[in-house]
Amino acid sequence: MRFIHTADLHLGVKPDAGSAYTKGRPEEIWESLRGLLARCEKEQIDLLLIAGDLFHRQPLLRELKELNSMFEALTHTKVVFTAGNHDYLKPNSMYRNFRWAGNVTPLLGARLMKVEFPEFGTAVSGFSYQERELPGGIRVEWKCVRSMENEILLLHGGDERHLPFGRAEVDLLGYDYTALGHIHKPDLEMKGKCRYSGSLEPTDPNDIGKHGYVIGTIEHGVVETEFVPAARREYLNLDIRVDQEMTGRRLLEKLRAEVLEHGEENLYRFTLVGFRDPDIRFDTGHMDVGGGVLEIRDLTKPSYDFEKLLSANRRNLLGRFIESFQGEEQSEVGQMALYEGVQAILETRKE
Ligand SMILES: [Mn+2]
Repeated sequence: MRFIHTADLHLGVKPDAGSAYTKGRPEEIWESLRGLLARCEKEQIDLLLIAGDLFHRQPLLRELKELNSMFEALTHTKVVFTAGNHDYLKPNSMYRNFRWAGNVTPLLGARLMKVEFPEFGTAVSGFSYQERELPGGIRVEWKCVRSMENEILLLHGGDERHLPFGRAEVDLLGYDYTALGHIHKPDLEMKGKCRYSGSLEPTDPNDIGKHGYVIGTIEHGVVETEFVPAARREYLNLDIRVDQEMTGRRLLEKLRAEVLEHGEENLYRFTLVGFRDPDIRFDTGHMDVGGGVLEIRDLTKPSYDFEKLLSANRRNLLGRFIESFQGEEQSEVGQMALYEGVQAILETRKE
């Protein structure tokens, strides 16, 4: 039996809303899902498992119709999904009365439900969030009651307010594989008998690193899975080291080169670190790097020659200020105070 495990698609999310660059993101996430379904169809994958948060918020009826029509087009794959903390079953949720195609089984109850696929020798269990949060931990009533050769559980959560659990506890439930959802960062290695697929696409600038889905096989209760990178874009946080030779023009060239190297489709947060020429200021607000640059943070320090400044200013405020920092190992805050202070004093002099 071959399956694909995904979670946290967050359809309908508008990451970095307002930025012209990411206007197409909501549609891109649907595109990514289409790509996943195309693979299911092409390779005649038996089961598609979606472990919660298909939608970022309550799904609209037209979205469910669209989604259902996409699932329905699969000629072989059976789809099983649960609702997570984002698309939880509100009393008026469109999930409640929706009629799904024959190959789609939503497990929308608050209590554990199970669907059996005798043709694949596999059963899938799961439940859905009825509220935004789910306190408490793993419950005994979720223990595996074996009825098929392969037993799979869909489980959404794993942080403090959404079903806090440890992986060992999940393994103890006795399933052959638990498809985890909620944590957007994928497990690149399988840990125990459970795995987070991570979100199909990064949906927030904090979702850094690779994203995609998990593909696996399960035979006689023995599972093998592998992570497949599939996201169209990646958020990258990069530190850029500058030195005294760095000017605004060179910095712009460097940032452009970084974007070319790591991919123009990706979204960047740059942090400038190191010591710059004290006379140079980087006008990061007006750098047209191209591509998706979300932020350029300037943490560089002017490379003052404190010895020289001190000997030339022994008798004035600047000298006394530098002196007060000497003699002991400086903390990071102390260092900052020294640089900022020297800069401030030097600047008032220029006026
Ligand atoms: Mn979630």
